[in-house]
Amino acid sequence: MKLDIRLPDPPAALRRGPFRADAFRGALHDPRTAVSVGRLLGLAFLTCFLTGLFSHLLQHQPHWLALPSRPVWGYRVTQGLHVATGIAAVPLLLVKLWVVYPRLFAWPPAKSVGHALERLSIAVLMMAAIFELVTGLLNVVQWYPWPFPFVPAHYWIAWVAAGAITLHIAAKLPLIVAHWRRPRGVPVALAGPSRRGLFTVLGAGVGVVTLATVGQTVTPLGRVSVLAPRRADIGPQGLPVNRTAAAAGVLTAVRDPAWRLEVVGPRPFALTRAELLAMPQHEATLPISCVEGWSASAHWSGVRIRDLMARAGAPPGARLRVFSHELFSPYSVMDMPDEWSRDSLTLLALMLGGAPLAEDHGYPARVIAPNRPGVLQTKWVTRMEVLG
Ligand SMILES: Nc1nc2c(c(=O)[nH]1)N[C@H]1C(S)=C(S)[C@@H](COP(=O)(O)O)O[C@H]1N2
Ligand SMILES: [Mo]
Repeated sequence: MKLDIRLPDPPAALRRGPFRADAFRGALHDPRTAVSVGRLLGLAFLTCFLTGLFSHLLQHQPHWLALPSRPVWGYRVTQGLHVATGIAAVPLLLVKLWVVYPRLFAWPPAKSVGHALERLSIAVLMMAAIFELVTGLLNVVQWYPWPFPFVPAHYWIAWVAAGAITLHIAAKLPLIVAHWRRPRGVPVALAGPSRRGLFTVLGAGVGVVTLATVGQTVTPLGRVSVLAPRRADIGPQGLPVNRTAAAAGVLTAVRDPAWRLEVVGPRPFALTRAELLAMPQHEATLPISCVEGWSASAHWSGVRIRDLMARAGAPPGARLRVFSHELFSPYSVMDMPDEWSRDSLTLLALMLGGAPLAEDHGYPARVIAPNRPGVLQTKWVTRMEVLG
């Protein structure tokens, strides 16, 4: 007996608009264009994912993982890339979606269970990718209009996106392989704009959004970057400020003449700013590299963290916990693993560019360490605890 498993044709009512058999005749909705845009998008997503993972590991370092404190500009580059590839992914994703959107109206909607699952995974992929780009962009402009905490949401949805992209690539592998190279022979004249035209528009789009923002970290481009939320050279002492001393509610505490740095350890002590300045001073040229993608290098001087720890009798390999005057903020307490605390460039900075730290930069004292995210460069330090 012959079993007819062909699915029915679309009902007549549906066979119009985008469901017409020849609804999309443009030449650019083809697999070759999808593959060539897709691999650029894939590269942007991969770079963004890996740099994001690195940033996450630096901020939530597992005990078993030792991370390097060099090169000093490492995080500046990886986080600059994270934000730049995320921004470049926006035009890439828009064009990719435009190239493949006719597939949305494919009939039948699902040919098999496998096919249905694959389409579902594409829906998950799209939602996760859009979620990552939108939350990332809004974080860059420091606007948090959602009810969930940004960091864990952005982190976990990145894994969802990575999983869905891996599935998508696996499912499309035959197509990707078949269309990886440009087809040989004479190009067929097809209706609509050319692929080269599309790539010119795409290249221009990526170029414009990149130039408009990358100056927040590639300092010489600061002037061109009209959309960059930060200019590396604008702010007190020529350095940007996200959170001022007034906004952090620390003005009274940091102006108090009785201010002391308290160091807790086997041999606890407390020092005034003058006493800290009387200790051996060290200099370091190190960037502040914000997770939002802006970064700026500056010349710092102050006391080495490791000298303070030695004075407190810290055992070798001890971790350090640093407290800010600012309370109830994600930056109130910061833990510093031994890779950083023993580094000769990690300072409790007292001076910036040869002048006392501005209040907005963390006066009387702030942490500055090489190759670390800005969020861990605690300002308005009041206390340090040797954790043993
Ligand atoms: N106490 C405290 N320290 C802090 C911050 C803060 O808001 N409070 N901001 C952090 C962030 S996100 C960065 S990028 C650097 C530089 O931030 P700033 O621009 O606010 O000076 O300091 C870090 N240290
Ligand atoms: Mo930051």
